[in-house]
Order: sequence, then C-alpha cells, then structure tokens
Amino acid sequence: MLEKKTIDHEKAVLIGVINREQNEEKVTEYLDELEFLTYTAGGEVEKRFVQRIDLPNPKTYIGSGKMQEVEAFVKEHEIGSVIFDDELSPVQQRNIEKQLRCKILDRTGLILDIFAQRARTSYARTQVELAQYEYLLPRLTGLWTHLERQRGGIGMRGPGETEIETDRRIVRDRISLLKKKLIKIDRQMETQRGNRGSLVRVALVGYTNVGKSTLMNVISKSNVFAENKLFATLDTTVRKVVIGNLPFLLSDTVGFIRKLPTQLVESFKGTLDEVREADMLLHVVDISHPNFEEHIESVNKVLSEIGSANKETIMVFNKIDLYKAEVIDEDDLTTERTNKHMSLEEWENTWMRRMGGNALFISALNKENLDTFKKQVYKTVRNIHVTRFPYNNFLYPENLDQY
Ligand SMILES: Nc1nc2c(ncn2[C@@H]2O[C@H](COP(=O)(O)OP(=O)(O)OP(=O)(O)O)[C@@H](O)[C@H]2O)c(=O)[nH]1
Ligand SMILES: [Mg+2]
Repeated sequence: MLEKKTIDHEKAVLIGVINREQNEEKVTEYLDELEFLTYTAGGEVEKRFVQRIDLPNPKTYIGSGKMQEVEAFVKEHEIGSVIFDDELSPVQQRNIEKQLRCKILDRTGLILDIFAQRARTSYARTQVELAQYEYLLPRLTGLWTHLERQRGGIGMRGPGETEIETDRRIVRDRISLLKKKLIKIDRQMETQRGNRGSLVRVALVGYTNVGKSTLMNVISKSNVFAENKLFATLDTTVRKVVIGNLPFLLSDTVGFIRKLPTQLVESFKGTLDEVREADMLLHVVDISHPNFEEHIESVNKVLSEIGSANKETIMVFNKIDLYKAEVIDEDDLTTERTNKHMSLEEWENTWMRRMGGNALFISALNKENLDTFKKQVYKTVRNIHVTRFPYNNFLYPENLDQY
C-alpha cells in the first residue's frame, strides 16, 4: 500500500548561499526565518544546505557538486520540497526540479503558499489568488506537470492545484478578471472607510509575529486572532478605541517580511490602503528578535513603496519581557562587542532616545508599560484631533493625567 503522507509533516530541505552581501551569520538568521515559514506552511525541515558562492549558477542557482549532494539527500530521505531562500528564475526552478524530481520553491513561492492557506475572507483570497497567478505566469511551461501524483502540500495550494497546465492566455484572462473583482471590492471598502466619520485613524504596522494583534487585543479588549506563527493576520480589523474620553480608530493588518513578494504588495494594495489612509502609525517591533533592526528596515521599505514613509509614527518596542542581551565572558578577549550585547537601557540611549516619547518599550503579553504607551498614543491622537477640530479641544486635556 502506498504510504500516505500528511501535509503536516511534509519533509523539506532548505538552501541558502553565503556571498558578499550575506555572511554566514546572516544566512543562518535568514534560514531560521525560512524554517519558521516552512513550519507555518506545514512542513518540517530535515536539513539545511549552505554554499559559499559569489554569483549564482544561472542554470541551477547552486553549483553542480552541491546539487549532487542535495539530490542524494532528497532521494535517501524522501524529501517533498526543496526550498531556496533566494528568488529563483523560472529557468533555474525548472532545471533544479528536473534533477531533484521534487517540488522546488523559493521564498516568494513559500510566502504565497502561506498566504493562500491563511486567507479566510473572499477579499483576502482574491488578493492572494491574483498574486499567485502573477507569480505563476512566467513559470507556466511544463512546470510540475510530471509531479501529478504528488499533488498537495506546500506550494500546491491555490491556483497551482488545478490550473497548472492551462495556457498563459487563460491565466492572463483570470488575472484581469481578478483585478476587476478587486477594484470593485476596493471601491466598496473605500465607501465603508468613508462612512467611518472623522475619527482619527491609527494603524498598527510591523514585521510579522511581532505582537500587533496581541497589542490590539490588549488595548481594545477585542479578540483578534494571534498566534506564534507567521502571518496570523491577513485581513484588516478595525476597532474603535477610547483613551481618556478621546475616541479613535485602530486597525490591525497584515505583517511585513523581508523580501515581501512584490506581487503581494501590489495585490494587497486594498488591505494596505488602511495604512496609507491612517493619520498615524504604531510601528511595532519585536525587540527580543536578534534581527529587529533589519526588520525595521524591511517595514520601512514597504511603507515607502506604498507612500507612507513620512507619516507620524510611534515606534513600539514590544516583547521586552523576552529581551536578552548576549553576554561576553570576562576572559573572552576575542569576541567583539556588537549591538547584540547591548542591554535594553543601552538601546534606549541610542537613536531611540532621539525619538523622544515616540520610542516606547512594552510587553503586550505581560501588560508592562501600557500606561506610558496609552499616554503617548493619547497625546499624539489628541494633537491630530484638535488640529482637525480646534473648536472642541476643550473636551480633551493635553495630557491623560489631567483627566
Ligand atoms: N513574550 C512575549 N510574547 C508576545 C508579546 N506580544 C506578543 N507575543 C506573542 O508573539 C506571538 C505573535 O503575536 P501576534 O499578536 O499574533 O503577532 P502579529 O504581529 O499580529 O503577527 P502577524 O499577524 O502574524 O503579522 C504570539 O505567540 C504572542 O503571544 C510580548 O510582549 N511578549
Ligand atoms: Mg496579527
């Protein structure tokens, strides 16, 4: 009898490269994240392969010797997917697949698959489907057709499942249909947003898994889905929040990630409109993550792409309960002191200090420092509010303490 593998335990192998732009430490961090993504998609990583290579091999991305190593491992351990941290060209993807005879995904394909798996509303599903078709279009010829019997699992959800052999014309038609459908939904959403009145709008933004939904739940007593997986939230939730007696609207939306596929940024335009139209942003950061500074950069990059980089922003450094500085042994004379060895207090005295009250340190989970957080949010929202409605500023004292 054929062994039936469950999607939950699909075996995967990860591949990353060391080059001038990314040293070994960076690659390890990237692969940690890729492993978390794989786990979120329902896979289990059996092994990581890392190669030092300055220019990717145009045919197979990694060199032929490494490919043989991977091939042997894939055969021996019945690996279902081989996942590359970097973007593969359609040609590379095809060549690699021919040699390894299993599913080949890159970071973009994997992220799209997770989005497809997690999309709940028809809006989110339409957005993801559009992104998947746009990713698929240049990769159509012959891709995966010889893998028919292995259908299902990572990378095969969504349009990949049924439409893979259809020709480009059909896919193009589908793309334009989905675009039209999105324009229609976008218009409806726009009207809905317009109906919300003139309340100040605050948007939670940040890297995925930093605690945006948790913070939303804590301050709005709502119940937004939060969990320790990537992209728990795909749709936007908007809640009315009142601090003091000042009401405003708070929205929680999709998290960002390094190399967020451009197809996704484009098709999630409607979802990101919430951010674009917000009066101010709460940029949530997981300060306990070793890579948090790079996360901030990735988020800022997406914010620039959607024209929201210059909005009034409060940086909210979350998960202070988990923050641990790496310690250098007293006798260790070789290790150089880097950012990773800084205490929270030291961090507070870096560029964060220059942000004044607009850099806050909290734990949404343990409800630490939420008072300071509320005070600062109040102050900023109030400023926007009284600028807009100068005649009723007597309703709202300048500071929350004055209530
Ligand atoms: N230790 C600790 N864990 C936290 C804190 N805030 C959130 N978490 C945990 O971090 C994980 C992710 O939280 P979410 O609120 O889902 O994060 P998110 O930013 O909404 O994530 P996405 O929707 O996936 O982008 C969950 O397991 C939370 O319990 C915190 O202050 N301390
Ligand atoms: Mg969330």
